[in-house]
Amino acid sequence: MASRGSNSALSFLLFVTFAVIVPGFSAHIAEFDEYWQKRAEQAENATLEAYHPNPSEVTNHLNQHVHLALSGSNSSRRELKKYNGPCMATNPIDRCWRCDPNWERNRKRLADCALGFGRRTRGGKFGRFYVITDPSDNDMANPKPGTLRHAVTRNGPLWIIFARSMTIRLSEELIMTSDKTIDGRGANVLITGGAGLMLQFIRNVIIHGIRINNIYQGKGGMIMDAEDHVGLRTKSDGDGISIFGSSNIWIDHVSMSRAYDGLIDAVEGSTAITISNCHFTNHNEVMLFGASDKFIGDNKMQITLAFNHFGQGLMQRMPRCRLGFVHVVNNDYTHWQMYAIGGSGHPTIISQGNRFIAPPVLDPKKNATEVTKREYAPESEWKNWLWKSENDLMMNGAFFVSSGNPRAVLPFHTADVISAKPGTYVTRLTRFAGALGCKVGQPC
Ligand SMILES: *[C@@H]1O[C@H](CO)[C@@H](O)[C@H](O)[C@H]1NC(C)=O
Ligand SMILES: *[C@@H]1O[C@H](CO)[C@@H](O)[C@H](O)[C@H]1NC(C)=O
Ligand SMILES: CC(=O)N[C@H]1CO[C@H](CO)[C@@H](O)[C@@H]1O
Repeated sequence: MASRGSNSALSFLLFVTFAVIVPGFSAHIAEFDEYWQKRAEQAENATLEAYHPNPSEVTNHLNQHVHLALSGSNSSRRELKKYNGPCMATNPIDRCWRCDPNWERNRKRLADCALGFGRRTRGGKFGRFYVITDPSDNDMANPKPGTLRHAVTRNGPLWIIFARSMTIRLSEELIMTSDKTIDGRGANVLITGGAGLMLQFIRNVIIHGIRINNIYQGKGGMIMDAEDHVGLRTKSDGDGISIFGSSNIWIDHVSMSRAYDGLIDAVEGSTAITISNCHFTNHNEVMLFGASDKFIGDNKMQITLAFNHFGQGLMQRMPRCRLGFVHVVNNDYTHWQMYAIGGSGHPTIISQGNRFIAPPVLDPKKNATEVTKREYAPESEWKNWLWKSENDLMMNGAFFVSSGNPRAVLPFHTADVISAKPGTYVTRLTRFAGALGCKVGQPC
């Protein structure tokens, strides 16, 4: 989130009128009409439903799957060469679908593969297929059939696939509706050079197997936001993917770099989110989870980050968290320049089995070996935030500053407590992060 209240007195007035429902700041909806009021209320109800009162049960569930999927060696080096061998699914999410040579005929199998807090996400599983044939994006208020904007604004569930490889430049933010899957498998789909994806007051969305880079702010204007509704929008933030007041979201095998604002932001009471198998490169502020320390709706925010590779050219915020519960498990952090994981407003951060490789200290004044960073709170306050590191692999002097009382807050109980794999397994678990080059008739 960048710009807040950037424009006129009119938008300020509008802001005040819907601040009751959206207390944080502008939602970029210029006319918060009956349609959006209802959509916001439904989304809030969905958030309450999706929120898990005992998050450690969910983290255990994921850990157990990691344990089952892994066998064999560990190596602490990333493979530089492209892998050409037989299909190898190295983590439990991939194992669920990847090595099926008939994946094309069984595309919807993917809908049952999410783990972590977003594990109930089914996307467009119960809908028909919609094939994108036209990469253009010229008519915001009345998009052409066959375009991505037409597909994502249809009412009801849809499984969206692509007829061929294509580059899509979004003229304005792509305002999605609930119960959609965007499935880029089998084509090389690149969203670049324009605005990004907006998931606002919706639920149940899968985004899989695409690349998103070089994203800019949209100017705003009249934009279709549902099959039967066109609304006036203010300027967008310029995030790659913006999750705003939405729940049950799964982002998997997406490659992302360079956006005007964040690569992925999740704000305003968004919850039940899993971000997995993604590859992030070349960006400053990678992920923001929660935009205001005062927005208590974000107490319900529950997000899993698993098997992602935070790679070259990244600076900070992987993620930066507020208030919610973030499970960071078996990710590979090979590059950061300021810090990897940070936050304010007492978020709970459980870091398990990640690998953190600190940047070299070229200048002692720019020593960024600390993985963590706390903001806007003295130690007397943050010492009570639960930030915990378990079995993380620390390299090049990386260190994680823990806080809080782990025993008091994490009620891991009974015999099903299985730890995440140690950080030494991470290169294997994240080896195929990012969009895959799936071919029809062959395992991915
Ligand atoms: C949200 O939940 C409340 C309480 O259960 C209910 O009265 C209301 O109708 C729901 N709103 C929508 C839009 O579903
Ligand atoms: C960087 O900072 C850490 C923590 O203060 C310290 O232990 C480490 O020696 C420093 N590294 C260098 C190269 O100065
Ligand atoms: C099971 C196994 O092979 N563990 C090894 C993983 O890598 C570390 C560091 O290279 C070794 O110390 C472990 O023995």
